[in-house]
Amino acid sequence: MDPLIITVAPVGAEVMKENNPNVPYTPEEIAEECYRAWNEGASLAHIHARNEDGTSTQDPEVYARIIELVKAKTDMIIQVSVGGAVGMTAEERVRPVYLKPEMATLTCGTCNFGDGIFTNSLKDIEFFAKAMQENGVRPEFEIFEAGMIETAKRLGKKNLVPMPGHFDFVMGVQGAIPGDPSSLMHMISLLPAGATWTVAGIGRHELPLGAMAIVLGGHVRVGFEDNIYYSRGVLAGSNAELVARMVRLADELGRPVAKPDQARKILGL
Ligand code: KMH
Ligand code: ZN
Repeated sequence: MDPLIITVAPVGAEVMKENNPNVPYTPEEIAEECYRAWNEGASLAHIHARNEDGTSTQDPEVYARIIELVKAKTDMIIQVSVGGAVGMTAEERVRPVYLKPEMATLTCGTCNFGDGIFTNSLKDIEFFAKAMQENGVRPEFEIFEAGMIETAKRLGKKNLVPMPGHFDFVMGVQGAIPGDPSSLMHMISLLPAGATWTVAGIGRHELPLGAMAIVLGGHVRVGFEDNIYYSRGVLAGSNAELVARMVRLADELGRPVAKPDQARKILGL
C-alpha cells in the first residue's frame, strides 16, 4: 500500500471564526495553520482565501500571498480551490488557476449544498478543465455525488483531464452523498482502474471515513473546511490537531505517512 497522503483544508468558504475562533482568515494565519499541519504530517494544502472580514474571495493576489508564505516554510503540494463559494461565477472561481499551482480542484457536477446550490454546469467544468490544462495544473476531481465520477471519466475520454486521475470524495455535505461506509465503498467501485482517492468526511464523518481510507489504501483530508470539532461538542484547537490524530491512527494501523515528495510521486505530479 502506498504511504498515506494527508491533505489539510485549513479553511473553506463557509466556516467562520464565530463557529471556531481558531479558523484562519488572513494569509499569515492560513499559512501558519498549513505550517503546523505540515509539521504533523500533512503533505498537501487545499487552499481557500478570505478577505480580512472573513468573507470568501478568489482574488489571485490573496492566493499568491498565501502560496508564497506556505512555500517559504514548507514543501507542501499546493492545491487551490476552484470551487470557491456557492454563488460565485465561473470566471471568478477560476482565477487562482492562472497562478499555476501544482493542483486545483475540479468539481464534476452540481449538487445541493446546505441551503444553497453548488452549480457546476458541464460547460463550466470543461472551462475549468481547459484552464488547468493550459496552465499545467493537475486537477483533483471533487466528488460530492457518485454520478460525478462518470463526468470525470467523460472528461478523460475527451482528453480534457489526465486519467486515471486523483479523486476526492467529499462526503456528508447536507444535500449530497451521505458520509456512510457503504457510500464510500460504492464510490470506490466506480473509479477508473489505477485512480487514487482521498476522502473528506464532513463534520463527524471525518474521523470514521478517514480510518476507512487508511485501511483501504485511500488517502485522507482533514481540516476546518470540513470539520471544526475534535470530538462531539469539543472544538479543535488547530488543523494540526486533526492531522496529528490521523497520523496516530495510521501509525497504529501500520500505514506510513507520505512526505510531500512521496505524495508527488503517488499522484504523478
Ligand atoms: N465551498 C464549496 C461550495 C472546492 O474547494 O473545490 C466548494 C468547495 C470545493 O469548497
Ligand atoms: Zn474547498
